[in-house]
Amino acid sequence: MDDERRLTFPQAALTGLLSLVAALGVGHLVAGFVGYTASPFVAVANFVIDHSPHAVVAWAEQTLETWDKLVLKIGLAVVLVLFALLAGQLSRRTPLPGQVIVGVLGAAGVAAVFVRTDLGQIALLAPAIATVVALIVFTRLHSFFRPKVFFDEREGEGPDRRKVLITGVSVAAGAGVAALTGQIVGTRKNAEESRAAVGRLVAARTAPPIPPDADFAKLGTPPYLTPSKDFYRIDTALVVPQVRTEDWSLQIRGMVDREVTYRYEDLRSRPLIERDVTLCCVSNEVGGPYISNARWIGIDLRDLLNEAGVKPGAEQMFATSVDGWTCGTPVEAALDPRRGAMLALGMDGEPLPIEHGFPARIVIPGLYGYVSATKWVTELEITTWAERKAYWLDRGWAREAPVKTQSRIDAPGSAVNAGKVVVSGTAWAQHTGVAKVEVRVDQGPWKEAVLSAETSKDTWRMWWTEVDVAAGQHEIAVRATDQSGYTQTEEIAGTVPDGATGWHKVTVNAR
Ligand SMILES: Nc1nc2c(c(=O)[nH]1)N[C@H]1C(S)=C(S)[C@@H](COP(=O)(O)O)O[C@H]1N2
Ligand SMILES: [Mo]
Repeated sequence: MDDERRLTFPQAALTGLLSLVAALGVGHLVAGFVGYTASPFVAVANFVIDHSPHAVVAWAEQTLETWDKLVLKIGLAVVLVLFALLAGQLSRRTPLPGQVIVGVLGAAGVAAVFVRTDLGQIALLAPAIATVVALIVFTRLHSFFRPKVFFDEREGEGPDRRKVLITGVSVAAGAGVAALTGQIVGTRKNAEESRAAVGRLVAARTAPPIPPDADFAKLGTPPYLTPSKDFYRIDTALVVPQVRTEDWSLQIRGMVDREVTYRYEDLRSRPLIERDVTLCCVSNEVGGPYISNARWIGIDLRDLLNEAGVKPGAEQMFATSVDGWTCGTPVEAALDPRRGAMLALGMDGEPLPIEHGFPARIVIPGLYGYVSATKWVTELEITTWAERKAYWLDRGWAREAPVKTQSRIDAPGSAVNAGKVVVSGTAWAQHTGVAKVEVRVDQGPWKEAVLSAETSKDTWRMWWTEVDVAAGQHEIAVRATDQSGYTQTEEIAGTVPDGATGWHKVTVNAR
């Protein structure tokens, strides 16, 4: 009876897996031509990132470091393989259940590309063609494996091993070649060459030299300027946008007297300014690592906004990155001459590292990165709060988010020798300035720490002091007071919606 003709377990598995491989390979190939992030695999992974809480993105970036995106890709691959196996197993008799699963997965890929704002409609071709290919491969392999009815001794058997091997290897190899071609075509525009061609950036007006006592690195604090390779990185980009200077431009539009578009060369040949600014992420927990300091080089953002002429009534500077990420900043902060918002082209004399926003990003002292620091920025729309909602606002974070006054203990570690112990760390109150840092052991009196030289109110300051600890377990706490007179309170607040509060405390064991 026909109904008894079924695929074996391995045949069903192979049908599912080969269809998946073919779809991903062809999808990647088409994406190479219509937009790299349209590759179904990349698009779905990006969709997962875009729907993860900011704290999870931040946690993954720091905990898994550069592995975070690899872990996500492996996780997604495992899920897809399970779906492929399921599609095969459910279709051992008729191909319909598998075809439905392929169709649903394909629709998910199409949806993931559809919601991307950095891709045009043509990009939908990548997941659409991938889906069609998967359906064809699935259906054809299914009938290829399904035992034919022969009225001889081979009745009810599927194709022989040699044929299976040839078919399997051809499909897999074809998919591999397709994917590789897509990869080469899609990433041939490497921004690294363009970055190298820019060369060193030199400011017309240089920032004051850094005094030797700007940090206490020898006592365990971070260096005043964070080397760019150690600079914390937070973003939602699965594939770091590769933007070459010749392909880049920045447009200022919306509630302005005249729309203006700047090309890289126009900006680069202006007199550049230099400012030390400490960047901090709203997802930084008390004592956390998502804070770094750099000497940024670029253009006063205010100059550019004034050239466009911001109209009265404008509230929000809505910035868009080439990858579609968006960010809203109060127009007031962007225009305030005392705040010093920048369009940064470089850090520490070099063009921006690609993962930190090459060719250009926004840097605004005193505001958390998600409301200020757009990397790979390509458009500034001057608008109102009601008109546009930035990426993280839709996800529960506050509209306005000034950096909160904070302090962190960096040394000592958990084991110390009883007696005099050096305690050191960092404190920040960007745009307000740190006035005082105090440390205490257990419930003892607060002791004022020595502060590093103040180079700018917009950067962190290091501190150190010496405390006495008896043998046993103790808790050391730190609190900062800023130049507005505000002292950090012990009250703990989580990072959502606008930044964590509370004293950083470390437990030490003295022997
Ligand atoms: N294009 C883009 N820019 C972005 C982000 C992003 O996800 N995409 N993340 C922002 C956040 S949340 C922070 S904290 C800073 C981090 O900048 P960094 O990675 O250079 O340290 O970049 C901001 N700019
Ligand atoms: Mo952030």
